[in-house]
Amino acid sequence: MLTSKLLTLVLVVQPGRVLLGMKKRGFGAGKWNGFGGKVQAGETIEQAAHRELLEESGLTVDKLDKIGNIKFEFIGETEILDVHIFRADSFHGEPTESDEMRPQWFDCDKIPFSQMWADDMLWFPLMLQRKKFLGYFKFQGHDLIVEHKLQEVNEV
Ligand code: 6OG
Repeated sequence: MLTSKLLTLVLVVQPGRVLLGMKKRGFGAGKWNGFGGKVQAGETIEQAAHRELLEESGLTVDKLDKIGNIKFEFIGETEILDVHIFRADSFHGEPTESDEMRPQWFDCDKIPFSQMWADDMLWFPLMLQRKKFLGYFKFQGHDLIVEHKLQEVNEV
C-alpha cells in the first residue's frame, strides 16, 4: 500500500534572481533546491513552510504564495512525497548557512538545473512566471523520471 508524506518547499524570488540552497545532508544531498521539509504533527502546511525556511535559510517572510503541489513516487518505495510548493517575493534577514543548507542567489537565466532534481527544470519556468501547477512525477532511482504529469491550474 502507498502511504503519503507531507513536505514543504519554498522558493524565495527577487527580480531576476532566485535563492537556492545546497543540501548538505539527508534526502537530496548534493542538490540545489528550495527550502523545506516535513510537516510535523500539530502544525499546518504553511506553518511548516515558514519554520523550515527559517531553520534552513535564516529568512522570515510575511507572505507565502501557494503555487504548486507535486506528488513524487519512487519505484520500489511505498511512500509518496506530497510536496506543497510556495513562493515568497520579499523576505527579512540575511541568507545564512545552516547545518542542512548553504544558500546562494542564482540569476534566473543561470539556474543550475544539472545539479537539481530532474523535475525542477519542468516546473521552475511556471514558478518564475507566477503560474500555479499540479504535478505527478514517477522516478526510477533519484535521477530518472519515467512518467510525469504537469498541469497549470487557477488555484492550488
Ligand atoms: P527533508 O527530507 O530534508 O525534506 N523534495 C524535492 N524537491 C524537488 N525540487 N524535487 C523533488 O523531486 C523533491 N523531493 C523532495 C521537499 C526534503 C525536501 O526536498 C524536497 C523538501 O523540501 C523528487 O526534510
